[in-house]
Amino acid sequence: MSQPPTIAPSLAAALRAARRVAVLTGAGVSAESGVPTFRDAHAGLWAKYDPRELATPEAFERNPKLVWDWYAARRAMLADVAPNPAHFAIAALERRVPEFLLATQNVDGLHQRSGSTKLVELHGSIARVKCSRCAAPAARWDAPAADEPPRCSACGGFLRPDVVWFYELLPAAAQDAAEKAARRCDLFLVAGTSAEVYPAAELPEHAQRAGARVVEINPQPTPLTGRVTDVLRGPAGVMLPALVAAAFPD
Ligand code: BV8
Ligand code: ZN
Repeated sequence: MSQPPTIAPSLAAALRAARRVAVLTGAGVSAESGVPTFRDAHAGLWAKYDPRELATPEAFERNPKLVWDWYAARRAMLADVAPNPAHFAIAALERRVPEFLLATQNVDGLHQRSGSTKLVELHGSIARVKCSRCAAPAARWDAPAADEPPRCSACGGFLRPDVVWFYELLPAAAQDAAEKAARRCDLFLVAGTSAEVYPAAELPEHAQRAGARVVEINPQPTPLTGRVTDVLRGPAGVMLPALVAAAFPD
């Protein structure tokens, strides 16, 4: 078993002393659970599609069945994966810090499955479905026809995943809570994100401008790297448990 990474004592002390912590996560925290990130071409038949092209209202307009099936495939894949130590470390931190908020870009629900409760889903959830016309949530839906997604029982419109597509507004309550937490925190963790999708990528900047210590956890550099206080260069499933253990050895 390779040595657990060393965490700078000043960083461990800062996390232990923090009264308010905010966290932003991206697809990278689910990578060790076997969930492909956005930039890792989706496995198999979906490899030929750029996720950013499929996750748009235009794509759904153009080919609703293709987009429906893409999300159905992702939903099915999620049934076979489980949260990893990165998710559990964030859930444990929530229980250790007086004021805490997790803002996730992930639609996979793995944070909730690992015990996180103080969180907002900035980009919605793949587990929820709603009508693309009247926005009515659909608790259950029939199997899709060969050439179209299931239809809304209220208005007959096509059903769609309750996620935020590119060029769609984020849920206002989630965005407001995330921005408020970023501006109020003493310490901001940004884990497993390429920090290229807005407005989520602005959150670490809000925290920085408010004087918080900003820590990036990512095996690769990102556009944020040069502007954060601390970099934990490694997989979140290793670095986050080490960070939380260093701050809260008891
Ligand atoms: C909007 C849900 C108003 C669906 C998603 C300002 C400047 C430029 C562009 C814009 C701007 N403001 C708005 C835009 C447009 C756009 C945008 O940001 N475009 C980008 C591409 C430039 N933003 C929007 O459209 C937003 N809406 O602004 O509305 C508006 C309206 C009209 C016109 C203009 C504005 C909505 C954005 C939300 C879109 N929906 N997801 C779904 O999931 O299917 S975004 C989706 O992609 C994810 O949710 C996530 O946000 C993003 C992927 O990023 P990451 O999660 O970071 O994943 P990625 O694969 O990129 O990177 C993985 C990282 O993990 C890497 O760094 C890797 O090194 C690391 N990693 C890998 N393994 C590990 C690891 N890290 C740790 N441990 C490991 N083991
Ligand atoms: Zn409807």
